[in-house]
Amino acid sequence: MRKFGDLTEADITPKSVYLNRRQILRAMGLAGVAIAGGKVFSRFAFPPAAVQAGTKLDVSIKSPYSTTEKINTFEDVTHYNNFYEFGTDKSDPAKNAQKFRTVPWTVSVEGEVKKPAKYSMDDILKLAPLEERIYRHRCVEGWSIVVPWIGYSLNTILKLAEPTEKAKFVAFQSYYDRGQMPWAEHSGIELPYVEGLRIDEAMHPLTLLCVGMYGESLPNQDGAPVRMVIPWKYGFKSIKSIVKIRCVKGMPPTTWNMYAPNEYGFYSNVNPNVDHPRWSQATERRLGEFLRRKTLMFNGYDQVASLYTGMDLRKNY
Ligand SMILES: Nc1nc2c(c(=O)[nH]1)N[C@H]1C(S)=C(S)[C@@H](COP(=O)(O)O)O[C@H]1N2
Ligand SMILES: [Mo]
Repeated sequence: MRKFGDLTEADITPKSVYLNRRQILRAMGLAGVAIAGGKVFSRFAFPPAAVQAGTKLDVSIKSPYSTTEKINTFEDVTHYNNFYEFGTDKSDPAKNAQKFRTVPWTVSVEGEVKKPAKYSMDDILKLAPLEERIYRHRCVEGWSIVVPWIGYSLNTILKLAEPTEKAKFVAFQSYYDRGQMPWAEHSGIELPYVEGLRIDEAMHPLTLLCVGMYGESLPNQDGAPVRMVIPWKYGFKSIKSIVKIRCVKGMPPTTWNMYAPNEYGFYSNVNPNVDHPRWSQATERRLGEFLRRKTLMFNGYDQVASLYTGMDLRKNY
């Protein structure tokens, strides 16, 4: 936890201003040098390579899927994270993920597809125009945030791979390296982190392959260099630091379901009417707010309701 008085520049300077300063510093070749004394710049790992965390991205489209709700601060979204590979406390990833090496990076698209492929991050950044999507994001634990993510629909990359008739689900896998992630041993969950979607969920345009936020590439603690964001599902479905996307015939295993199957189902759609066995899901606390607000069915993303017609969402939690 940061101590009181441990002010960073982000606390006192609007994002646009300190971003510009970072860019200027980078251009001057002063990367990583704290010129304003002690703490101020030390939090930023000035990235030397093109697609490392904190690189400005060229965003050409504002998405019609964006909410107009108030966006959370960059500070909130980068200092209250679940990323068990880097520790289980919400403040751990911001500290422990800073040295995580995300260059070079490869994502493999494989399995029940006609055209399996391996993509570098440069490939991924060029596959489609980058969109900004301001999504609500609801964690199963009861907090929520609003984030201006950057990316494009996962279906872009899936269509290129041409899933076969047999592809009924998509399985995702996170990067895992004990050496870089020594905290993982004490996380209690089995790693690498794995997640899955039904193929129609994966193809839905709301399902975002995410490469950035707040105008720049993803900070390490938010899942650099590429993650999923599935806004109508609880946060844990939005798997970080992806290395593998595999089309498969059967429902794939998922990390939290393996950990506690009665608590975390495969679908994990945000649903205020179905309680978690240990707590209610009816309300949530938006980071930065005091009063709790009502949680909406599918986190307010009603356009996905038709994916589940005829399903008992109490059974398929
Ligand atoms: N690889 C990996 N992905 C992960 C997690 C994790 O521990 N490891 N935590 C999940 C959970 S529980 C949530 S709420 C979101 C949090 O994303 P954020 O830190 O960017 O808000 O990431 C999800 N993706
Ligand atoms: Mo979560």
